[in-house]
Amino acid sequence: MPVSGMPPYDGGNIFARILRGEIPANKVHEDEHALAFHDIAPQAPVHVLVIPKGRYVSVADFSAAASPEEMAGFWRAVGLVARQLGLEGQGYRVLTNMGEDAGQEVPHFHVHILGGKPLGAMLV
Ligand code: IU
Repeated sequence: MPVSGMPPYDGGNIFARILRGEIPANKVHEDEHALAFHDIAPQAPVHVLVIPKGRYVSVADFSAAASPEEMAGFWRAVGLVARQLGLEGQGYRVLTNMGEDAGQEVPHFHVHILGGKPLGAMLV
């Protein structure tokens, strides 16, 4: 359930459809709690999205409503995927967009893993 003030979860969003197998994705990892796949419009040599399997609109929703097991499983998957992609040595960036000001496009919580080149110090 979304926390109060959050938009309700829309089960028709594109990542929900990927989770249900209705739309293909270039998957790099899947387990009980998370799915990771290559971003369709990469912004860096490596650009992977990691999404929880639960129905969470954004990081606000996830951080407020996910169980400790879901949170642990999700963040473990983030680290595992970065390691599997060979990013640990040179480093990488993890970010998430929440809501309008951040330009969140897909209303299913996701983090971006970006790497494969020096990314610079600027965050915005
Ligand atoms: P955002 O944080 O919600 O702005 O990021 C959404 C990302 O989802 C963005 O980088 C898109 O390129 C990406 N994406 C995708 O990988 N596959 C899709 O079918 C769609 C968006 I729509």
